Amino acid sequence: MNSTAYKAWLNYFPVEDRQTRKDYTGMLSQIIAPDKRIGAMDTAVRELRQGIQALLGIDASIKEQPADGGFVQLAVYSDKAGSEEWNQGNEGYTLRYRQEGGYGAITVTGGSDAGILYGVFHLLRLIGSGAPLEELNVKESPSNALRMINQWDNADGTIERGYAGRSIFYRNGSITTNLHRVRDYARLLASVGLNAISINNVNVHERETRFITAEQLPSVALVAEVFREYGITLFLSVNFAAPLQIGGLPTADPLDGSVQSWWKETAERIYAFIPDFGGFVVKADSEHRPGPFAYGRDHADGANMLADALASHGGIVIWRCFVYDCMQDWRDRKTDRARAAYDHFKPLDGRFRPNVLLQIKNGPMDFQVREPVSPLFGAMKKTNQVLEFQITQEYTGQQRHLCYLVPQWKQVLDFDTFAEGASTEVKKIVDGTLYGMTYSGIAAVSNIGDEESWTGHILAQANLYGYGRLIWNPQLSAEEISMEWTIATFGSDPEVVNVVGRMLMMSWPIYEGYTAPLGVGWMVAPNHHYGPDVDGYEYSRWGTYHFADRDGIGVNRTLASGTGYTSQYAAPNAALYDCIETCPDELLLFFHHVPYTHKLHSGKTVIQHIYDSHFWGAKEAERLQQQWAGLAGKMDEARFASIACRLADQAEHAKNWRDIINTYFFRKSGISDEAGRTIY
Ligand code: GCV
Repeated sequence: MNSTAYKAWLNYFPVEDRQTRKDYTGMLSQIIAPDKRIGAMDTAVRELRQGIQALLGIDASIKEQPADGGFVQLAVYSDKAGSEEWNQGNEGYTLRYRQEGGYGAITVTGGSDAGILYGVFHLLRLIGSGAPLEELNVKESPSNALRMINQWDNADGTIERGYAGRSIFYRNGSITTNLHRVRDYARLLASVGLNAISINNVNVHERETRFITAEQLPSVALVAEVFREYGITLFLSVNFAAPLQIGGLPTADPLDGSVQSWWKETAERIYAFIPDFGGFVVKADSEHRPGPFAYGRDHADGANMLADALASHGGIVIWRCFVYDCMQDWRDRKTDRARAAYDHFKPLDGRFRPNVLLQIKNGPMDFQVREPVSPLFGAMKKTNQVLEFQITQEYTGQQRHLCYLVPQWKQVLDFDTFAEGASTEVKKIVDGTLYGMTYSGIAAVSNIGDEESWTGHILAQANLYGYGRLIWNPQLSAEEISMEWTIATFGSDPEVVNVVGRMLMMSWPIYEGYTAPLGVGWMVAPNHHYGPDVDGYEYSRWGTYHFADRDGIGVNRTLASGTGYTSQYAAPNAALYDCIETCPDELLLFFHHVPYTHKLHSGKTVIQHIYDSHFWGAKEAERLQQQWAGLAGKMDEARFASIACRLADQAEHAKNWRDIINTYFFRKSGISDEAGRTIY
């Protein structure tokens, strides 16, 4: 696989400008690195050499000492005693330029081998964008310690919520022996600074339950080895009922001595095969997965038991908070799924071991196109936390529609929880600084499969790239990231950079425009979640309702007359959402049930907003298609055509969304569109 789609943002197009190429060549024809190299340091040298070869067409020589001429030197910073340079944490790096013996020299100094690898990818990105290196003075370190990817891949080769083919990890029920593609994936991840991966679905089925056995661990260890070369630590999702299902025990009760010993032995076995194993990801008592509730125990009992098994090896437990009643009666108006994570976990704050992290989805429901931020952020002050995003576009167009999610994630990270007064944004909670957490970070569900392009929709590569870059540095803007990605992926043609940048930045509002309105969510077809079905989840057991009738729509989550969900937020957010006058338009129907004639802050009625945004969104989807058409001849035909095809499908499907949603609400409300457009 050698196509531009496969190479993604590591295309390294040759530098065209002759003078620039000459200048770069002068500095980059020698790589100075330690002779004996292993792991990420060796990878860094290989990547640098390969990148230079692709960008400049030269074979840089690798030496311990420079000969005459310019050079790039890779070195781990050894003096941690607080000199000018270093207070960067292990994964930080600096890139510096200096003159030596009349030649230009660049040093990549890292706090560790992995830091050097990140520095090398940064340097290659700069070269690829034609940036001048003479004044190079970069100092970087990641904001978040844990920067993780969760694969939802199953041993049978399927991927839960995967939209780009089958798994690259599994073939015919086993871990693949062809690790070539896994290595290329590791490269992509490391190039944007990601450092951890769990390689199997959080829904752990029979086969994956056995990944922790002596029969399977040698194969898992081979995968771990590939990721290790790229500074990425491997985790497994485990089945809480494993002692029962594969351990021959009569119980999985976390307070039972034999269960505790079983997990301890299991941990020892895992570390014998994978000495730097990261730990376990656990979905327990959630959507029918087994957990401690079966034994009258709580989440802290369950998580702590696993944490104790891993502690002496340095491993951690990432315990998911996606816990709610998935057998709800739709007639029951008191139960509110949005409340569930907070209600389950907040009372347990302070009870978790230091090596337990709670993984919290960005919103209280489930990765909808628009949701408020989960009120659990900031509510637990004594518990390590990981924020969970979803890169795979389950509810955002399944990689058939364009939806660049970085702006959405940025809003989440910038959300002020007011947990400790003003300026206590989510990003300060999940990076661990606000409450001085031992472990913290961000995880996201991957969007890749074995399709040539990794992500199906080639523009969806921007989401994987953007995720890594944003969580490394949440100060980056979504625009900056989109530009970086576009240049690395398609080259520096200003028209391509402008058009693609605009398309990406508009794509989330457009998608939101023609799908579910004003934060209400869920108007998708059940199970597969693709395409409009307004009442698809209305009479279901999943706790996902909009309550539309002839008069109005929305969920009353207020304190006085609703489910009281608003009170889970700290002041002033609680009042902001609780009060219909101050609740932001885009979340109105998440928090309030209102008549169709209710006036938004925009001045429009709810019903007119629904019509307008759906007509606007569908039209804009068509415009995306036209904008793309204008880039014909500006890139390789294969990528151009593939993206054009997806955008055409999107434009067509957006009309379907528009007409179904508008017609539904016209028929419910009997209120005509002020603009008199066609509604069926
Ligand atoms: C892995 C949603 C998805 C499920 C997913 C679950 C989770 O409900 O639809 O496919 O299961 O979230 O995050 O555990």
